[in-house]
Amino acid sequence: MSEGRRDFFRTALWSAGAGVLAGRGLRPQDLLARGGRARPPAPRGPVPVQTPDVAHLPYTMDGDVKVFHLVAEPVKRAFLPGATFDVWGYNGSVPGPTIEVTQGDRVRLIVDNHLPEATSMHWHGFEIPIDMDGVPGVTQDPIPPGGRFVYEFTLHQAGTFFYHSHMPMQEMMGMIGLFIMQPKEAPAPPVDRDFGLILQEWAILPNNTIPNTLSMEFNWLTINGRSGPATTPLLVKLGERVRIRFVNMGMDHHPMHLHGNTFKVTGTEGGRIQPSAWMPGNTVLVGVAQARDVEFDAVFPGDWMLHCHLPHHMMNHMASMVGPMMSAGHGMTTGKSMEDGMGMPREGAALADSHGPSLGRGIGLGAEAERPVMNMPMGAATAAGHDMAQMPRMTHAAPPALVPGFPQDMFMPMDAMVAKPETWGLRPGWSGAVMGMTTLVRVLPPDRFDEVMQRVEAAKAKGGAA
Ligand SMILES: [Cu+2]
Repeated sequence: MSEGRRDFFRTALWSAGAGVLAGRGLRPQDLLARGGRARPPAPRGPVPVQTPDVAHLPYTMDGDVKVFHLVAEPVKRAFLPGATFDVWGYNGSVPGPTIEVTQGDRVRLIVDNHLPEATSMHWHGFEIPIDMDGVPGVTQDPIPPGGRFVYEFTLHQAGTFFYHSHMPMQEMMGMIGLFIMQPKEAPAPPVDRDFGLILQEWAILPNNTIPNTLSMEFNWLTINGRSGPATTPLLVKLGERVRIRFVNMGMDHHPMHLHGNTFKVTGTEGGRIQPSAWMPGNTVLVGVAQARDVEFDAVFPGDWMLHCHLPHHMMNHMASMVGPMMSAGHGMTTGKSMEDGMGMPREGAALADSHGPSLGRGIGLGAEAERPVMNMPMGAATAAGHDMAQMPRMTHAAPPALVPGFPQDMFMPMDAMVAKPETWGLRPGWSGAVMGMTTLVRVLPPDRFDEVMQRVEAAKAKGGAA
């Protein structure tokens, strides 16, 4: 970040948070110098992890043992309003419910299999006895449909862990959940907010609800089982210290990028990194089967994008919604292979007749029936008060269909469809840019933070979504 830009944000911070900060005689520069906190940290236990859109798994006590009950089962999950898919998970959730325990706990995990095929549960990275490792065949018999296996062990580690089926295709059906092992005392500096996010990817063709787990191409990307803009924003009060834990289960690595803030990578799937080895950055590559913890002081107010930076992972559907569409013919035909469906020609010339209209983007035979489609609400012809032909260097002003490459992107806000208390006060149109593996980190001045939290609590009291 340039000094000029940093100064701008300091100024913005000052304006937005002036009341509270001034009341403590603090300037934003002071906050930055002190690591973002208005008070010196006091020793305390860690704050609970928040996993937006995913509930915690409750437990009962049997003596000194925490007893959890996981049910592997088919789940219907709405990645977006109107896009509900048939996936597999635990206790009605994809990803499965979050398990949060304390280092040193003894846990019993009762796993019931309500799937029509065998499964098993692997505790990823746990240093536990081999007969608890959950690999079917190698360490235990598979859990048959209708069967149960009881795992029990003592946890001596701390950090960001997860559980998952050890059947690979079941992993791609969604069968994973977070398993947070908290240390007894929060490591310094303690965080005020701690978030856990599971990254997943899916191949689900149009008019299908079932993931194609054999596919090597993916068109739905989720954070905690939701695609942007249905992902619930992470709410942070200005000046708080924040940890975000990422876990990736899929076939691709995800470079997770946070706008406007520099974080430090403070942990991996192996636990906490010693502070001298913390890596600064704004993008952290979360490899398959890895966990990455990042921490930062939230001293810049704003609704900051947090997203995978693979361009195809910042979209939904990925089913040739843009590109010249067929005004006649059939568009994408069903019953074709995944490669066909994803628009990947395998034989002959890309524009060969034999590909016909089956690729969604009509090419070859039938392409003369194409017409360009409007891809944004502010097309060249309709932008009020602007005449592209009069703009410098806009020699291609009309018709847009003749511009090589047009159209590329759509901008389709759906604010009202995905509105919830956590989205209150976002700029109108925000949802047009939040797609796929994307969410928002909302760093809110105290008065606005309190306003949003009141709405969240009110919705909870009414039994609404949270
Ligand atoms: Cu990605």
